[in-house]
Amino acid sequence: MTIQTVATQAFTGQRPGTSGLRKKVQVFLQPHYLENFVQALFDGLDGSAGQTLVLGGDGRFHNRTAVQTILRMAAAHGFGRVLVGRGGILSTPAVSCVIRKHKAYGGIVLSASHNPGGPDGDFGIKYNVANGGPAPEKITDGIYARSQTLTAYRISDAAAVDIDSLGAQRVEQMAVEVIDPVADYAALMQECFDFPAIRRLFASGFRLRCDAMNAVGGPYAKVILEQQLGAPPGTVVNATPLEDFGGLHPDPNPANAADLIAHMDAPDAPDLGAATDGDADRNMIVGRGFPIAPSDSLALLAAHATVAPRYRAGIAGIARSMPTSTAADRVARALGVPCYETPTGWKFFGNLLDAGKVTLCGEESYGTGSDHLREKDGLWAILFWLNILAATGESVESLVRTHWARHGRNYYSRHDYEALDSAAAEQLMADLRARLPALAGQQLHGRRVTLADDFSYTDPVDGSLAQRQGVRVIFEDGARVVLRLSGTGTEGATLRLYLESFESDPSRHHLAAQAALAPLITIAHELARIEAHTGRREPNVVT
Ligand code: VG1
Ligand code: CO
Repeated sequence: MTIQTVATQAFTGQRPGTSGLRKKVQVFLQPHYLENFVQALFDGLDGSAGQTLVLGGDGRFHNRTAVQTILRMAAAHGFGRVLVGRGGILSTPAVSCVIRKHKAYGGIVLSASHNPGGPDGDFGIKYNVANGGPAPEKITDGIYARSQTLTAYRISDAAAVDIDSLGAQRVEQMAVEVIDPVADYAALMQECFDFPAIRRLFASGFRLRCDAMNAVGGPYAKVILEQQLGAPPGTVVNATPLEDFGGLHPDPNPANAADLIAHMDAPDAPDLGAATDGDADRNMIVGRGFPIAPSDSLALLAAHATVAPRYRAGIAGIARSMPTSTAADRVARALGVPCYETPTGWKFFGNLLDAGKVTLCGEESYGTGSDHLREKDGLWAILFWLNILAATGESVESLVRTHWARHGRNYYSRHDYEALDSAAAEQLMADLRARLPALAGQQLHGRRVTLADDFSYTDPVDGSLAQRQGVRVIFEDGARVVLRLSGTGTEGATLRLYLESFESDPSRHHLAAQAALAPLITIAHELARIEAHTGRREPNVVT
């Protein structure tokens, strides 16, 4: 075994986006592509010699090969130990959990999350720091800068490690420990929630359908729901992680998890439906014939948090990403705790969580989490709902309707325009930004604009500034129109249009979201001139 120095050339475009570096698999398969990025990452780490690294991924195509490459590079870099999930498997929340529990220096997650997998799909890599959370922008900016000047990387020529057997091995001087990917995470869930109460719920005949979408959530859900909580076998479906997710698009929303929605619409529907995404950090919650908007889910969890043992003493505050609806703000106000508004992406929640300013966080994109770790956490959200259902004895729908009656309903939807020409999408945003200064005070279809800006965020803990995080137009009645370009897509550009309007009157809480939001949709199209810029009249995906 020796350590080799391999000459390489920089690749353009190795800039991490909202959540790591995501590219088509074919891009990652180019010689040196992954190695360059990993070397650029390692070069920026101070004091990592002899330390512990956590490594795992969502099991998609190229996962196993990438694990072997990274093990040999970690040995060349001088890490003391790598904890790798058996089979190369670790969900994103599990990586966060393992980093924290074992006081690791950091961790690498191999995942393109909700993006499709397989040889023609996407691959991704993200780095998490010692608090278990996604690397902040100063680190990802540094990786990108280094990637642009790289001329060589270092790698051991050691043989492949057996990642399918638990236990200790060695690569050069470095220890490799293959760990059970589920155990630490499952132990943490037991601390968070009232397992006996959830066990009684299942024993009483409560039915759950949990769809892991052939992705990494499956092994976690099987152990925790079926083995530890006594849910009947078969409660978790699509439970084996497949390299191509069985052709599913592992993005748990009503469009991509159509099979779950069909089951929840059937006359004999289970009491609760749930789904997780590629790397198991997202969740969708569905009642009988009743999908829950993620923004509402966050608000409801916050309102009922004290039923869960971990949150019994109450929550310190809530944080939500800017495009997420303001439903959580209303709960925060009712509870007398602060609510923070951050840019899109979980990396912006880390400082608030570390400082104890917030307990719960959420995003409109089917992501919820808390201070139990530093990522969003799909199964945690499902267990939280189960805990609330067990404690209240109510149905999903009645819980949500009661919530709306008390706090009002924030009608909400996101419209995605995918695979747009990048230049056209940039131009749309540029034109829109240019119009912002003149908008405040204007009446648009009878609604008065109170604020129109491009969201910028100063982190209250370290003062770092994130600019141009999305255009928001806010109206006097609380309605909002938000537009931004995705930072996780791998084909052209994706425009996301977020729509929200508030309704306090319970007699008007039964409308379909698209109908309730129709006037705002008209305003948004006129404002952004979406069709003129993109040629698209309709979005590809509506959630
Ligand atoms: C999307 C979501 C964002 C989420 C991110 C990563 O980003 O909008 O809320 O944090 O995906 O989620 P963007 O830039 O495409 O809008 V995951 O589960 O794919 O890591
Ligand atoms: Co994800």
